[in-house]
Amino acid sequence: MPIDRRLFLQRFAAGTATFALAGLESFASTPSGKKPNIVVILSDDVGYGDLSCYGATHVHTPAIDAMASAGLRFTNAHSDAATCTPSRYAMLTGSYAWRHDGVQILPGDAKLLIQSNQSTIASVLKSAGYTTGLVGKWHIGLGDGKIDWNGEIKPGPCEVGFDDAFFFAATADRVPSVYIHNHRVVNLDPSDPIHVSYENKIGNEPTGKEDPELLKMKLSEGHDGTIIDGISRIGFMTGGKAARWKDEEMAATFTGNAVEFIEKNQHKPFLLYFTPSDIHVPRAPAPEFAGKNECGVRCDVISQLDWSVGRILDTLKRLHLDENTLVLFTSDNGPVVNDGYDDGSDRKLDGHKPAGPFRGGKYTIFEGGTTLPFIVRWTGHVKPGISDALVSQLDILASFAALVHQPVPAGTAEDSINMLPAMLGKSPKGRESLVEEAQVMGIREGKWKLIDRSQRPGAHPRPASLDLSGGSLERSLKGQPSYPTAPLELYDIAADPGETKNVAAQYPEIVERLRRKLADVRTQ
Ligand code: NG6
Ligand code: CA
Repeated sequence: MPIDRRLFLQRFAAGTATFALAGLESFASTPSGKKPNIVVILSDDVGYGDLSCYGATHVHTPAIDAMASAGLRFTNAHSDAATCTPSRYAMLTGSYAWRHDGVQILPGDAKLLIQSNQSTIASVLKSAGYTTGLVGKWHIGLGDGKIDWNGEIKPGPCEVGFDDAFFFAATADRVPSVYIHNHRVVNLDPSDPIHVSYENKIGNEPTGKEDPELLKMKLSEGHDGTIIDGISRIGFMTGGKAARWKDEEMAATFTGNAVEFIEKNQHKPFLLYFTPSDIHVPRAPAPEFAGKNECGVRCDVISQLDWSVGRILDTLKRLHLDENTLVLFTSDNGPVVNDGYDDGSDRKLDGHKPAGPFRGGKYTIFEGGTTLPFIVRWTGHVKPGISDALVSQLDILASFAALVHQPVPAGTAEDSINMLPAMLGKSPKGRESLVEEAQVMGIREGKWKLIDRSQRPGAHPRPASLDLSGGSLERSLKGQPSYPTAPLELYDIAADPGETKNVAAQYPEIVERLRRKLADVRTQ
């Protein structure tokens, strides 16, 4: 089906086609007549059960809880994927990551995945007159295949819709361990140029593999490249000594930049896309958070994340922007406990359940991989409550476009459905279905979830050799039993959120319908 026709059908099916905005006009402006500011906070690896407003009892998140009490807390909101790069790609572009080849966890020197003809949340809001800012983790690639870290680094966030971007390239555990502002590494001394390699060791600096005695945090898997700030990373780098970050200062650095962006742009409509690195590894909280939680350092960085969110919300309040700003909090993928560093988190969980009632977490096709915290607060506009609507982060683009009455360019964001009524709590109705991706693929429809282990992400996926491991990386989620898996698994998520009983044999016709639907979505 041509992409425009597919788009039309999807938006029409949702009953909220971009042109059918009657009754929604009042959402598009605030009492002062201004377009609302938008703050999207995308945290890293925070699971459904990691926040006290979602039921955590071993760790407390007062700022995020207050946001949830004053806003709408979703119980069935999803990322596109169970890992970062595909999840972030899909959220920003409104296009399922599995439609494209190569949208997988990227090294720090990978090229930009977003094409110049794609829309992003930032480009759409920029067209609507917004000043757009990114602060935090990027991880969707940079450059066109070859990056000169000592020169202009582009294309990147500024080429896909951001007016201002303060970020790092990939993950906190991947080189280069430096911040970038727009097109240049921050604090780079030209006499100490940066070189990066993911293939071979370069330079003479110690590595986790050769010099483990120098590490302040032991590794458990991978992560044996260059040691930066006492922690060995994935990949090797030389140079840029003055530009290297200090892990313990990262939360304050990003949060400070985010606050500054809000202050600077307080008088015009703005989009802040704030993507803190917490609670991704390496978990190295600032001293005021370290050792404060019984459930270990993973909980300490949850507290640190909560502090960052609190600083953003305090800033909005101080500047009298609460009623003029929609704030969305979510996470990029489900939780993981041991993600390659031996930081003690798995021994200290103390009963804390990072994925809440769900099975699996980061890397896995089970619901814990993509069912995530999702909270929308817009004082005076969104009635506080809880929504069970099925929504996807893919839908943010079309929903915000509708909010500000900005058409989405034809042929782009083809999987983004305008869910504004659900996101603002005006309707309990969510999507009819949703595709999920990890190493294999699944589909949600109503209470049903089908996992099809013959389906893999990518426009040209590898021929299917069945992965029946049940998510080998699930081992990192201690305390969760492992169940046998099958080529086709069907779960009733309403009755069995923990995906313990495969009911495929009882409902062959549902299995077949969903299997076909998943296959059809892929060819649309
Ligand atoms: C994995 C890393 C993990 C993390 C992940 C990306 C190892 C053993 N594991 O390859 O630590 O960096 O990639 O996480 O190196 S994500 O949230 O950005 O997807
Ligand atoms: Ca992540």
